[in-house]
Amino acid sequence: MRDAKQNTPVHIYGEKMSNFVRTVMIVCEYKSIPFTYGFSIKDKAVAFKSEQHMELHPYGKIPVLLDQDFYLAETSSICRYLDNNFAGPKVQFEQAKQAAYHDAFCAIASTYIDKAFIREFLLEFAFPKGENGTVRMDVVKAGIPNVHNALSVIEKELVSDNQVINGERLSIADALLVPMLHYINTVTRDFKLLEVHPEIEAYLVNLMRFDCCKKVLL
Ligand SMILES: N[C@@H](CCC(=O)N[C@@H](CS)C(=O)NCC(=O)O)C(=O)O
Repeated sequence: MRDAKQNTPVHIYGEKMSNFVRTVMIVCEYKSIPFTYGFSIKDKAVAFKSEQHMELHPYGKIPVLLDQDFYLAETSSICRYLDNNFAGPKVQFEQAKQAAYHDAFCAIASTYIDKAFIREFLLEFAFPKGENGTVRMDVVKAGIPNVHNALSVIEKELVSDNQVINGERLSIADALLVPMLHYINTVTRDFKLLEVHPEIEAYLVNLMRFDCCKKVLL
């Protein structure tokens, strides 16, 4: 197990606006792993979707982790790698079934929940595709039922016996959810989406008590 403080920083290829880049930053902050980030590799600019980026991630996604000469794509895998190789508080679970369940919920968060919150809803605000750069309200409205459904999925997880989110320690699943929920609660605050999900509001408040979340998200 490496002591983070004695190591050169890991590098997160990507930009801070990305919810997935934020997840990796939160895990680094939580475990006190020094990191740098940006669209560069070994101090040389590497453009998003360039040939070099496509070699790091076959679908040209961010983040990609660089730890000295080791490269790794995919957020949950990156977080597991950091947890398994660096000292600091654990973001995974010991018990086999809980660990497996946590992995499954991470996959659910980074595919279906991300799709409902970010790809098919929030991105329309970040990169409006309407006439003259306006937000397409029909796209936004069409996305709202899926946002509520994803919030219900998280709600169900909060009250389940699996205990992989909202514990005393931060889990990878928490670190995946908090940047998305923070965006829902800030960028689209006017839609009052969380008001009908008070358990999620309380969950977000709880997550935002962690210094690592404050540092990355505020
Ligand atoms: N499965 C990937 C998804 C990463 C992802 O979708 N990242 C977004 C930024 S938040 C991205 O790279 N978008 C650019 C694109 O899809 O072209 C992971 O878990 O890391």
